[in-house]
Amino acid sequence: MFFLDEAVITARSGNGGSGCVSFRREKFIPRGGPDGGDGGDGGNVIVRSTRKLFTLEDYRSKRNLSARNGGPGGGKNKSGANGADCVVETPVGTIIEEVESGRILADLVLDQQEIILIPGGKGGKGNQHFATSTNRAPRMAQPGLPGDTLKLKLTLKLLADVGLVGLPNAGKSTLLSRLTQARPKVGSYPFTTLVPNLGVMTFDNEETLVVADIPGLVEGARLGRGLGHQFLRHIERTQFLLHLLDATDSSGKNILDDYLMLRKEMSAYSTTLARKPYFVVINKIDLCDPGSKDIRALRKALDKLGTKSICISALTGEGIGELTRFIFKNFHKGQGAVVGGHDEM
Ligand SMILES: Nc1nc2c(ncn2[C@@H]2O[C@H](COP(=O)(O)OP(=O)(O)OP(=O)(O)O)[C@@H](O)[C@H]2O)c(=O)[nH]1
Ligand SMILES: [Mg+2]
Repeated sequence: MFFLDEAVITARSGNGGSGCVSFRREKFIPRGGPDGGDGGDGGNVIVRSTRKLFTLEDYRSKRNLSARNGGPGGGKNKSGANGADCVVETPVGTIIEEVESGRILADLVLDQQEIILIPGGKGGKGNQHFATSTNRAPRMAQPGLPGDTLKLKLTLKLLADVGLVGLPNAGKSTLLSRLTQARPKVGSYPFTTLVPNLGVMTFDNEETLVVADIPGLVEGARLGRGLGHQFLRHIERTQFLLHLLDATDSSGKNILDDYLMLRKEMSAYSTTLARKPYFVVINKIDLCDPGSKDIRALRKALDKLGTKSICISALTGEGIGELTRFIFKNFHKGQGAVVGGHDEM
């Protein structure tokens, strides 16, 4: 199961430049022949796939793209400049569809693969091309052909590397916005997140991981309660999970009980999920003392279960550096993660 990342953009190719009507003017040659140059071609809209991008995030703000128009031809047989192409860079794996016709224009599977999506308009011919034996001084030239505008839908199937799970309001979306450039909605009430959010985490500007924040899970999630269950299958393909606990949880129940309850829900949902490496992130540590009796007892209990835990504040950023290092240290793309415990329940 993949996450679908989507964006709709409008792209325009450039108009061709017009051909020029011009005649040679030189000293002692009273009536020179035609020397109007051709218009330049309009720029194409090109899509290029790259391994440097991981999501279509850029195209949520950049919705209108256009190539440049070709320049007009000039005298002395000077051709107009071709308009610059507009290059739409997308992650490898992006499919591009024309919205109106539903036609697939590109399905990019390789790094640096390029396809012309919308060709630019051809430049018009200058009057030099229109001289004939009967008309040596043509006063006509071609206009350039217009470019084209298309609405394009970009779709990317995305595999997340890291999944964030936890009760509603645990701070998953806040943590995602700390770890990545993503800016999901954060709210002080449960079920703020209705559909998954994705972000890309970078470490030392080199290694990257895609992080998925899914809606909060509740008791009975495997039976369809709450929202999270629809998304459990999305995170079945992640490499590992971060299980967020709210250190201040005052819902009356013990934080550890709630944690075990969610582990059970996930195990009951699928063994793949139960076996997935994970570790526990104790969040909102800014609101309590990490050295307090309760937190120490919680961590000790987790230790006993063979589960690593780390204390952070997604809000203030405390512990985020350590968490990031921990994630990258324990995770090597393609090799899977080697963290967390597999508590069989
Ligand atoms: N003090 C404090 N508040 C936090 C921290 N992390 C999150 N919050 C707050 O907790 C509330 C819930 O945060 P969200 O990030 O929306 O929680 P969520 O887990 O994504 O919630 P759902 O989408 O409903 O499942 C918000 O009011 C956040 O500002 C933290 O580290 N410290
Ligand atoms: Mg959320």
